[in-house]
Amino acid sequence: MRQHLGPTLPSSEITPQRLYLARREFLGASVGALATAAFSANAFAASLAAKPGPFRAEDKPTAKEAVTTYNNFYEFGVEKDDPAKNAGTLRTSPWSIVVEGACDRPGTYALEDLYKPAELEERVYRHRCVEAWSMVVPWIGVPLASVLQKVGATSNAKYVAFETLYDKEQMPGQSRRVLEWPYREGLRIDEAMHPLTLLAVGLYGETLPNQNGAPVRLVVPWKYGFKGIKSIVRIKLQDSQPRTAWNVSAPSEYGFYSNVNPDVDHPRWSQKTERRIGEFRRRETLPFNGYGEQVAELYAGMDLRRNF
Ligand SMILES: Nc1nc2c(c(=O)[nH]1)N[C@H]1C(S)=C(S)[C@@H](COP(=O)(O)O)O[C@H]1N2
Ligand SMILES: [Mo]
Repeated sequence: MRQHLGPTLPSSEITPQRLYLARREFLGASVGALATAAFSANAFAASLAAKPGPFRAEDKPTAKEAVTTYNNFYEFGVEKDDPAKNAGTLRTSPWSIVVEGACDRPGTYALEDLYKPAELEERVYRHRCVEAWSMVVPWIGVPLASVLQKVGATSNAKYVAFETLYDKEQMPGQSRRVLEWPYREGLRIDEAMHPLTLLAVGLYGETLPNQNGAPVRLVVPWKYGFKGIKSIVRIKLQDSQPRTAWNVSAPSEYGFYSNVNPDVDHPRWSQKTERRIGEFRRRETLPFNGYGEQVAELYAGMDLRRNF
């Protein structure tokens, strides 16, 4: 079984992910309806208006039911269905984000003050987890670049570091040391400023469900999904490469760059193909998840086998 957590996770805590998926997909709609009822405690999502933005993948979006019930969010458990069942304890409003480091306007910002509703765009992105499954998600969000401009990132900002909320009451999974908490991620400044990089606040025309990273999460579509840090409370502009939760916990498996690269296998499985959730035949994985035309130049001259 492909799962981020390798031998460090006691086998008793691993459920058969394949069985889970097979069950859902073979039984189809009736299971979907039941699941929706069971997860209704999390159905707080309110509709969200957004203009269609650029970068709309032609692939058919994955069913919303799958996008919102098949998640990785270890703060709520390590199984794919745990976040949808357990993330109701997260309080997403009010929500503030500390912005600090190399910027002209550091401070604690209410989320609503970081963008104007009119800036929201809908973008349909391919989403590829390092576990070799993928989805297509209609996100709603604002380019991270516009937020970084708003806070006045300076020329000393070579990297951007992000942190998730750290609160064991709201995020009970943080009582288990499966990862170093809070979850951390980072981008190089040119990756952060790239027009594809999105701070998402919604999906499928609604505010983000908690399990998908409410109220605000990162989406970097040419990288493996774990770069997409959820429920962000801190953004720091800095001159050194940030530490990242997965790199700290398993450095040989998860690098800082984490670009989707079919030529560099994960040490425990191949990255050449992927299973699109809702499909049976595996697809070939594309370099940079199909976004090479837009982003390959960011890595010109870099050895992407060494910088995986
Ligand atoms: N805070 C936090 N962010 C996280 C994770 C997590 O465990 N905690 N999991 C990551 C992983 S491994 C993936 S694949 C994506 C999954 O996003 P999705 O559930 O919206 O598909 O979230 C990423 N962001
Ligand atoms: Mo992932």
